[in-house]
Amino acid sequence: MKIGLVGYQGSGKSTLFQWLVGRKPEPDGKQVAQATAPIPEPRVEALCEIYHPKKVTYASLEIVDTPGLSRDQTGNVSRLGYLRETDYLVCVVPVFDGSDVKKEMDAFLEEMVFADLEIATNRLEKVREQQKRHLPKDQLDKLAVEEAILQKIKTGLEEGHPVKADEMTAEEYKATRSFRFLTEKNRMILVNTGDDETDHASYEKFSTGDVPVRAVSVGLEVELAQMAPEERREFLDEMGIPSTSREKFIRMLMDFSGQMVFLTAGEKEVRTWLMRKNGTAIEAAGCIHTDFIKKFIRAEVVACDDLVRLGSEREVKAQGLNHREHKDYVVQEGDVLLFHISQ
Ligand SMILES: Nc1nc2c(ncn2[C@@H]2O[C@H](COP(=O)(O)OP(=O)(O)OP(=O)(O)O)[C@@H](O)[C@H]2O)c(=O)[nH]1
Ligand SMILES: [Mg+2]
Repeated sequence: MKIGLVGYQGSGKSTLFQWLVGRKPEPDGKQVAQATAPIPEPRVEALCEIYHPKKVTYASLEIVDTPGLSRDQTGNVSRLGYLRETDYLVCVVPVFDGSDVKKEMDAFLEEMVFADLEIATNRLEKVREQQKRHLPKDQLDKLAVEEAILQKIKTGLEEGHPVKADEMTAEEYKATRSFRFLTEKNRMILVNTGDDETDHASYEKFSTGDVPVRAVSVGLEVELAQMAPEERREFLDEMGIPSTSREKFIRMLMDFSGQMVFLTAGEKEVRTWLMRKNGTAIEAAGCIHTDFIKKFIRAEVVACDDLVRLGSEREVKAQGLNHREHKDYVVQEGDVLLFHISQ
């Protein structure tokens, strides 16, 4: 799962990157930097007490820092291009410099619409060129579908509407998904406040149905992360300012981007895995190994909380809390799974 950090120059993306992954991006700051942020899972420790595994592995998010957008728009389309391969966007909006949140959010959306419009327009021109050639009918039919959907997307973007995959037919989606439109990506807005901001919650009212808004003083959090816990507590009490832990923020990103954690546990390894919410047992099996999809027989399922509460698999079984499931079982957050596969 790749999370792209995006925003205007100096909005605090690289500071956010540092907070999330624990190191600064490359020195010149202009290039794309990528690093992993392990997803904290407090229940892993309790599982280790049960299994004493040789190895512990945490699922992680890939954090991608991108070059800042220019206010005069020059070069922004290519800067935004770095985000095409990402799955979820965190748009960093600075207010520590006195900017207006709503204005910043609108300006930013406009940049993304503009970048998508350029992609759609360029591709449309190419498609129309190809349509003039003498091509086999099936190819012409395909081009006709692409032309129609691109025209619809272009008109929508010109009116400021984001690209919406769920409004397309399967055929239209297939024809356009490789463009990875930015406005189609799920995203959140991170309002980067000044160090002395005490009312972070008030920014949440800018959230809209599918775009949550959260405020964090990113610069301050980086400093806090370097303090000893006691020192940090004293500082926060004295200043009366709120703080979000890095762990909480990473889990929130996982949640906002539609992902959840499931676990596997044994004496060899206790491990967390990332999968989409409401995904099925066969998808979970595929996360572990693509081979498991073909060879899947069934999954043994135990809720991690039951396992931790009762202290052993034997006790869970004695109480009848384990269950066997087929490939279409909807995995629940925190399930501990064991897959039976054919040889
Ligand atoms: N006061 C304050 N300053 C911040 C905060 N976050 C970042 N800054 C300052 O803003 C400047 C830019 O921060 P960066 O994190 O490098 O911003 P960026 O978005 O990566 O910038 P580009 O990569 O140039 O687009 C630095 O001087 C930071 O010290 C913050 O939360 N509060
Ligand atoms: Mg930067």
